[in-house]
Amino acid sequence: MVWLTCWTLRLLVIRSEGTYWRWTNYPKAVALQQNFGAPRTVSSVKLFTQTPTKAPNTYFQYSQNGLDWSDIPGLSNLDAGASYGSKTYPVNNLTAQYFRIVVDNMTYLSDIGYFSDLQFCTLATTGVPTPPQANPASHRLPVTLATSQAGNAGAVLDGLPWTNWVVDGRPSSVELLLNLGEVRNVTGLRYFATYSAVARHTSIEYSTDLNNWTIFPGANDLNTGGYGPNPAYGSNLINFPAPTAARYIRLRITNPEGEWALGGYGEIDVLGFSSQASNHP
Ligand SMILES: [Ca+2]
Repeated sequence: MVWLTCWTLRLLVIRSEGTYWRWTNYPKAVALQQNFGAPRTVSSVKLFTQTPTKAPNTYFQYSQNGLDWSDIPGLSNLDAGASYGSKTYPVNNLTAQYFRIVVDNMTYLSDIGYFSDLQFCTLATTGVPTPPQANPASHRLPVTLATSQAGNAGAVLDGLPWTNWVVDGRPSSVELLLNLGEVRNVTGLRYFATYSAVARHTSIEYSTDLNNWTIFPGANDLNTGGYGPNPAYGSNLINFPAPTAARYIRLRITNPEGEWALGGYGEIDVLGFSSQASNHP
Protein backbone atom coordinates (compact mmCIF):
# COMPACT_ATOMS: atom_id res chain seq x y z
CA MET A 1 0.00 0.00 0.00
CA VAL A 2 1.21 3.51 -0.76
CA TRP A 3 0.01 6.77 0.73
CA LEU A 4 -0.38 10.02 -1.09
CA THR A 5 1.50 12.72 0.76
CA CYS A 6 1.98 16.32 -0.23
CA TRP A 7 5.00 18.38 0.68
CA THR A 8 4.47 22.12 0.79
CA LEU A 9 7.31 24.37 -0.21
CA ARG A 10 8.05 27.17 2.19
CA LEU A 11 6.78 30.33 0.51
CA LEU A 12 8.87 33.45 0.73
CA VAL A 13 7.46 36.79 1.74
CA ILE A 14 8.55 39.40 -0.77
CA ARG A 15 7.40 42.96 -0.16
CA SER A 16 3.90 41.84 0.58
CA GLU A 17 1.67 41.05 3.51
CA GLY A 18 0.90 37.43 4.20
CA THR A 19 2.67 34.36 2.92
CA TYR A 20 2.93 34.90 -0.77
CA TRP A 21 5.67 34.10 -3.19
CA ARG A 22 5.99 37.29 -5.15
CA TRP A 23 8.85 39.12 -6.82
CA THR A 24 9.03 42.74 -7.89
CA ASN A 25 11.46 45.11 -9.61
CA TYR A 26 11.75 43.33 -12.96
CA PRO A 27 13.35 39.97 -12.12
CA LYS A 28 14.66 38.01 -15.09
CA ALA A 29 13.40 34.71 -13.73
CA VAL A 30 12.68 33.24 -10.31
CA ALA A 31 12.69 29.66 -9.08
CA LEU A 32 11.53 27.86 -5.95
CA GLN A 33 13.21 24.48 -5.50
CA GLN A 34 12.72 21.42 -3.35
CA ASN A 35 15.33 18.73 -2.62
CA PHE A 36 13.63 15.58 -1.37
CA GLY A 37 16.96 14.06 -0.33
CA ALA A 38 16.25 10.91 -2.34
CA PRO A 39 14.30 10.10 -5.49
CA ARG A 40 10.58 10.52 -4.90
CA THR A 41 7.69 9.75 -7.19
CA VAL A 42 5.46 12.75 -7.88
CA SER A 43 1.91 12.16 -9.01
CA SER A 44 0.58 15.72 -9.00
CA VAL A 45 1.41 19.34 -8.32
CA LYS A 46 -0.99 21.70 -6.58
CA LEU A 47 -0.67 25.45 -6.87
CA PHE A 48 -2.79 28.11 -5.20
CA THR A 49 -2.85 31.32 -7.19
CA GLN A 50 -3.71 34.66 -5.64
CA THR A 51 -5.09 37.50 -7.70
CA PRO A 52 -3.89 39.29 -9.68
CA THR A 53 -1.02 36.94 -10.41
CA LYS A 54 1.19 37.52 -13.41
CA ALA A 55 3.10 34.39 -14.33
CA PRO A 56 2.62 33.95 -18.07
CA ASN A 57 5.66 31.71 -18.55
CA THR A 58 5.69 29.16 -15.75
CA TYR A 59 7.50 25.82 -15.80
CA PHE A 60 7.45 22.85 -13.42
CA GLN A 61 10.72 20.97 -13.67
CA TYR A 62 12.64 18.01 -12.26
CA SER A 63 16.29 17.15 -11.83
CA GLN A 64 18.40 14.31 -10.46
CA ASN A 65 21.35 16.50 -9.43
CA GLY A 66 19.88 19.97 -8.81
CA LEU A 67 21.81 21.38 -11.79
CA ASP A 68 20.40 19.98 -15.02
CA TRP A 69 16.67 20.50 -15.26
CA SER A 70 13.96 19.16 -17.54
CA ASP A 71 10.37 20.25 -17.85
CA ILE A 72 7.76 17.92 -16.44
CA PRO A 73 5.87 16.72 -19.53
CA GLY A 74 2.78 18.86 -20.10
CA LEU A 75 3.77 21.42 -17.45
CA SER A 76 5.90 23.66 -19.63
CA ASN A 77 5.30 27.34 -20.39
CA LEU A 78 1.97 27.58 -18.57
CA ASP A 79 0.07 30.75 -17.75
CA ALA A 80 -0.11 29.91 -14.07
CA GLY A 81 -1.77 33.21 -13.19
CA ALA A 82 -4.71 32.79 -15.53
CA SER A 83 -7.23 31.88 -12.84
CA TYR A 84 -7.60 32.48 -9.11
CA GLY A 85 -7.52 29.63 -6.63
CA SER A 86 -6.24 26.10 -6.29
CA LYS A 87 -5.34 24.11 -9.34
CA THR A 88 -4.00 20.55 -9.56
CA TYR A 89 -1.68 19.60 -12.38
CA PRO A 90 -1.34 15.86 -13.05
CA VAL A 91 2.10 14.28 -13.23
CA ASN A 92 2.60 10.79 -14.58
CA ASN A 93 4.48 9.33 -11.59
CA LEU A 94 7.74 11.02 -12.40
CA THR A 95 10.64 10.04 -10.12
CA ALA A 96 13.38 12.54 -9.25
CA GLN A 97 15.18 13.97 -6.25
CA TYR A 98 14.69 17.65 -7.09
CA PHE A 99 11.58 19.50 -8.22
CA ARG A 100 11.01 23.20 -8.76
CA ILE A 101 8.72 25.88 -10.16
CA VAL A 102 10.21 28.54 -12.42
CA VAL A 103 8.51 31.75 -13.46
CA ASP A 104 10.37 33.20 -16.40
CA ASN A 105 9.74 36.88 -16.99
CA MET A 106 9.65 36.70 -20.76
CA THR A 107 7.31 39.67 -21.13
CA TYR A 108 9.41 42.04 -18.96
CA LEU A 109 6.88 42.62 -16.20
CA SER A 110 7.67 44.56 -13.04
CA ASP A 111 5.94 42.08 -10.74
CA ILE A 112 5.69 38.30 -11.20
CA GLY A 113 4.43 35.40 -9.12
CA TYR A 114 1.78 35.72 -6.43
CA PHE A 115 1.37 32.18 -5.17
CA SER A 116 0.34 31.25 -1.68
CA ASP A 117 0.58 27.46 -1.73
CA LEU A 118 2.62 25.00 -3.75
CA GLN A 119 2.56 21.27 -3.11
CA PHE A 120 4.35 18.38 -4.75
CA CYS A 121 2.29 15.30 -3.98
CA THR A 122 4.26 12.10 -3.79
CA LEU A 123 3.63 8.44 -3.41
CA ALA A 124 5.45 7.26 -0.29
CA THR A 125 7.79 5.02 -2.22
CA THR A 126 11.07 5.47 -3.99
CA GLY A 127 11.48 4.57 -7.63
CA VAL A 128 13.83 4.57 -10.58
CA PRO A 129 14.91 8.15 -11.46
CA THR A 130 13.35 9.45 -14.66
CA PRO A 131 16.00 10.39 -17.27
CA PRO A 132 16.17 13.90 -18.72
CA GLN A 133 13.94 14.69 -21.65
CA ALA A 134 15.48 13.87 -25.02
CA ASN A 135 13.95 16.88 -26.78
CA PRO A 136 13.54 19.71 -24.30
CA ALA A 137 11.30 22.66 -25.00
CA SER A 138 12.78 26.05 -25.81
CA HIS A 139 13.63 28.30 -22.89
CA ARG A 140 15.49 31.52 -22.36
CA LEU A 141 19.19 30.77 -22.64
CA PRO A 142 21.82 32.41 -20.44
CA VAL A 143 23.69 35.15 -22.29
CA THR A 144 27.15 35.63 -20.81
CA LEU A 145 28.09 38.90 -22.50
CA ALA A 146 26.73 41.61 -24.79
CA THR A 147 29.20 43.85 -26.62
CA SER A 148 29.13 46.59 -29.24
CA GLN A 149 31.42 49.21 -30.75
CA ALA A 150 29.39 51.95 -29.05
CA GLY A 151 26.53 52.44 -26.62
CA ASN A 152 25.84 50.51 -23.44
CA ALA A 153 25.44 46.95 -24.71
CA GLY A 154 25.09 45.55 -21.19
CA ALA A 155 21.79 47.40 -20.85
CA VAL A 156 20.06 44.69 -22.90
CA LEU A 157 20.83 42.11 -20.19
CA ASP A 158 20.04 43.95 -16.94
CA GLY A 159 16.35 43.01 -16.77
CA LEU A 160 15.09 46.60 -16.92
CA PRO A 161 13.15 47.29 -20.12
CA TRP A 162 13.78 51.04 -20.05
CA THR A 163 17.61 50.85 -19.94
CA ASN A 164 18.60 50.32 -23.54
CA TRP A 165 21.40 50.10 -26.06
CA VAL A 166 21.47 53.08 -28.40
CA VAL A 167 24.14 54.28 -30.80
CA ASP A 168 23.64 57.88 -31.92
CA GLY A 169 25.57 60.30 -34.15
CA ARG A 170 24.11 59.02 -37.43
CA PRO A 171 26.17 55.81 -37.72
CA SER A 172 26.15 54.04 -41.08
CA SER A 173 25.81 50.67 -39.34
CA VAL A 174 26.04 49.20 -35.85
CA GLU A 175 26.35 45.70 -34.41
CA LEU A 176 25.35 44.14 -31.14
CA LEU A 177 27.02 40.84 -30.27
CA LEU A 178 25.55 38.33 -27.81
CA ASN A 179 27.72 35.50 -26.48
CA LEU A 180 25.99 32.36 -25.17
CA GLY A 181 29.24 31.01 -23.69
CA GLU A 182 28.83 27.68 -25.47
CA VAL A 183 27.13 26.29 -28.54
CA ARG A 184 23.39 25.94 -28.03
CA ASN A 185 20.39 25.14 -30.17
CA VAL A 186 18.84 28.53 -30.85
CA THR A 187 15.16 28.74 -31.80
CA GLY A 188 14.28 32.41 -31.53
CA LEU A 189 14.70 35.85 -30.03
CA ARG A 190 12.60 37.80 -27.56
CA TYR A 191 13.25 41.51 -27.12
CA PHE A 192 11.83 44.76 -25.79
CA ALA A 193 12.06 47.76 -28.13
CA THR A 194 12.02 51.27 -26.66
CA TYR A 195 11.12 54.62 -28.23
CA SER A 196 14.75 55.73 -28.19
CA ALA A 197 15.96 54.70 -31.63
CA VAL A 198 15.14 53.13 -34.98
CA ALA A 199 16.27 49.80 -36.40
CA ARG A 200 14.63 49.69 -39.82
CA HIS A 201 17.15 47.37 -41.46
CA THR A 202 18.18 44.64 -39.04
CA SER A 203 19.71 41.30 -39.85
CA ILE A 204 20.02 38.64 -37.15
CA GLU A 205 23.06 36.44 -37.68
CA TYR A 206 24.67 33.48 -35.95
CA SER A 207 28.09 31.92 -35.68
CA THR A 208 29.90 29.22 -33.74
CA ASP A 209 33.41 30.69 -34.14
CA LEU A 210 33.04 34.51 -34.60
CA ASN A 211 34.42 34.17 -38.14
CA ASN A 212 31.71 32.54 -40.22
CA TRP A 213 28.33 34.27 -40.03
CA THR A 214 24.96 33.25 -41.44
CA ILE A 215 21.67 35.14 -41.34
CA PHE A 216 18.86 33.18 -39.70
CA PRO A 217 16.23 32.23 -42.31
CA GLY A 218 13.69 35.04 -42.55
CA ALA A 219 15.75 37.37 -40.36
CA ASN A 220 17.15 39.69 -43.01
CA ASP A 221 16.24 43.39 -43.29
CA LEU A 222 13.70 43.37 -40.46
CA ASN A 223 12.27 46.49 -38.85
CA THR A 224 12.95 45.72 -35.18
CA GLY A 225 13.02 49.21 -33.68
CA GLY A 226 10.50 50.76 -31.34
CA TYR A 227 10.46 54.13 -33.16
CA GLY A 228 10.01 55.25 -36.73
CA PRO A 229 7.79 53.75 -39.44
CA ASN A 230 5.82 50.68 -38.29
CA PRO A 231 7.41 50.71 -34.84
CA ALA A 232 7.74 47.50 -32.89
CA TYR A 233 7.63 49.20 -29.49
CA GLY A 234 7.38 46.80 -26.55
CA SER A 235 7.80 43.06 -26.26
CA ASN A 236 8.50 41.19 -29.50
CA LEU A 237 9.10 37.55 -30.41
CA ILE A 238 10.96 36.26 -33.46
CA ASN A 239 10.87 32.49 -34.00
CA PHE A 240 13.35 30.90 -36.36
CA PRO A 241 12.15 28.06 -38.62
CA ALA A 242 14.41 25.40 -37.07
CA PRO A 243 16.79 24.98 -34.12
CA THR A 244 20.23 26.25 -35.14
CA ALA A 245 23.57 25.49 -33.49
CA ALA A 246 25.10 28.81 -32.44
CA ARG A 247 27.27 30.34 -29.75
CA TYR A 248 27.21 33.94 -31.00
CA ILE A 249 24.21 35.98 -32.10
CA ARG A 250 24.72 39.29 -33.89
CA LEU A 251 22.17 41.99 -34.64
CA ARG A 252 23.46 44.13 -37.48
CA ILE A 253 21.59 47.36 -38.27
CA THR A 254 22.30 49.43 -41.37
CA ASN A 255 21.19 53.01 -41.84
CA PRO A 256 20.50 53.99 -45.49
CA GLU A 257 18.06 56.70 -44.36
CA GLY A 258 20.73 58.41 -42.25
CA GLU A 259 18.75 58.19 -39.00
CA TRP A 260 20.34 59.87 -35.97
CA ALA A 261 20.13 56.94 -33.51
CA LEU A 262 20.06 53.17 -34.07
CA GLY A 263 19.17 50.31 -31.72
CA GLY A 264 16.89 51.01 -28.79
CA TYR A 265 16.67 47.49 -27.42
CA GLY A 266 15.76 47.55 -23.76
CA GLU A 267 16.23 43.81 -23.30
CA ILE A 268 17.17 40.94 -25.59
CA ASP A 269 16.74 37.26 -24.76
CA VAL A 270 17.85 34.30 -26.82
CA LEU A 271 15.55 31.27 -26.85
CA GLY A 272 16.60 27.68 -27.35
CA PHE A 273 17.90 24.62 -25.54
CA SER A 274 21.10 22.81 -24.73
CA SER A 275 21.80 19.21 -25.62
CA GLN A 276 20.50 17.75 -22.37
CA ALA A 277 18.32 20.02 -20.33
CA SER A 278 17.42 23.61 -19.71
CA ASN A 279 18.38 26.02 -17.00
CA HIS A 280 16.35 29.12 -16.38
CA PRO A 281 17.74 31.51 -13.78
CA1 LIG B 1 17.66 46.90 -19.99
